[in-house]
Amino acid sequence: TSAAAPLDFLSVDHVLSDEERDIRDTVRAFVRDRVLPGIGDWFDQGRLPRELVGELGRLGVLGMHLEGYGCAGTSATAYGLACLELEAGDSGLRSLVSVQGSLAMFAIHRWGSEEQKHQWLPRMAAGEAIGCFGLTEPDSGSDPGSMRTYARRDGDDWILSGRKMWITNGSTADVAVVWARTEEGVRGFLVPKGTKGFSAHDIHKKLSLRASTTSELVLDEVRLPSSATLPGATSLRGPLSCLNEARFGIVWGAAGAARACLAAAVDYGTTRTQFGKPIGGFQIQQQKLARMALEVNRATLLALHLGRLKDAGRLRPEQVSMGKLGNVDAALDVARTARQVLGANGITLEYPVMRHMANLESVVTYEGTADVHALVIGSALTGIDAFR
Ligand code: TGC
Ligand code: FAD
Repeated sequence: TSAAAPLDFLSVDHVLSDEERDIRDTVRAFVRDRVLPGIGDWFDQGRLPRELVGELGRLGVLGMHLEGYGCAGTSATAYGLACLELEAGDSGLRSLVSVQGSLAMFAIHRWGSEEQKHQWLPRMAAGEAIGCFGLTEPDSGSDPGSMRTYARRDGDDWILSGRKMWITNGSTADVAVVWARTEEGVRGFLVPKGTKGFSAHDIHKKLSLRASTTSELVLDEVRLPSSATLPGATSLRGPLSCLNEARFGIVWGAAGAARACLAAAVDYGTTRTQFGKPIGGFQIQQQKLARMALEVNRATLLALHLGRLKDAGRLRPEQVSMGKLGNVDAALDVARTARQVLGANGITLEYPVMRHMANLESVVTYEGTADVHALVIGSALTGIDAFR
């Protein structure tokens, strides 16, 4: 706990409940002991060890804010605090947890049948089964309504064809939640790994989010039983409702990545000496540290406010957009500034800063680009939709 205490400038700690602090401390200790020692190498090697999924399940963070079916049923705020600590480790780690809990598990929990929930959720909560969420396609990103992946009925079965792109956990997933157009609107399908006609291919040469698997999904006339559809979802509202959940986790996570960069900059600033004194003793560096601390604390307060609204059942999608836009932009600013404070050392994987900076380039793009969130806010302010 103490490592981050001076950085909690506005004493957000004091307005958390004991339970929230306990959960936060448990996740922070897991990241410190289990993730930080290896993350630089994993990022370098472009992998995240699969055994971490089981460990995250035992930690209780997979689908942790969902009720029943083996999920922990915590508050949204507690889930957010966990995302903050996970992303202070690495955005790839938080992505795994977001995709598992807020996208794949949430989709089943919110839109699935009792049978689907019992089949998948307990194993996914325990980290025994991994899920992915396939919405984006090569030609359909910000505008998911233009998706081409299509499913048609064939007797009692469905035949699903198309491609999904940039899918986190795609090749490691035991079940893919795939969204497709049908004659009955946009519907979600649960596609188990190994289904004939379904394959996943990893995307290589990424310079961002390297400690995370990102894949293309190919669906070639995949035959699925009628029980594979999520019965509750029949329009774009199905997948978009899941995005609200994952974006909420990112609002918190971005504050965590920023905090890690600030911590590295404060530490470096007080130990690195030039011109006879610590560089943190020069006014121009102190101004950078002060502004970074302001951004980290403001982002954390914004996340906490949205968490309290969500727990009260009052959080609106455009408010989540404001949080995602503001906190990811702030985190990018903090990461870029911290990188400069660290001088040449800042460009290596010996320090966390450039890894976070590179990761945040994905975070600002996925789950709705900064532009998309600005347009959501603009639409809420003016009543005029400027997407098209
Ligand atoms: P529009 O006509 O406005 O709406 C279509 C239907 O959806 C409903 N809706 C929502 N429902 C719940 N939550 C929201 N935030 C919603 N926004 C819209 C709407 O009420 C309507 O429902 P119904 O029942 O009347 O049909 O849709 P549009 O086509 O104009 O699009 C709006 C827009 C641009 C905001 C949306 O398409 C969007 O958010 N685009 C960005 C796409 C995106 O974020 N993709 C993310 C893919 S997943 C991912 O990136 C995972 S990253 C991995 C990780 O987290 O680690
Ligand atoms: P485009 O939509 O083509 O946008 C390109 C540029 O145009 C952007 O700057 C954008 O802001 C701008 N633009 C687009 N529309 C407008 C407009 N109306 N007005 C003004 N500007 C506009 N997707 C999933 O479904 N599941 C996943 O698990 C997943 N994981 C991902 C993991 C990583 C590492 C990455 C990088 C992406 C992942 N994605 C995933 C995809 C992600 O959601 C998309 O990249 C994102 O929605 C943007 O789509 P696009 O990349 O096709 O960009």
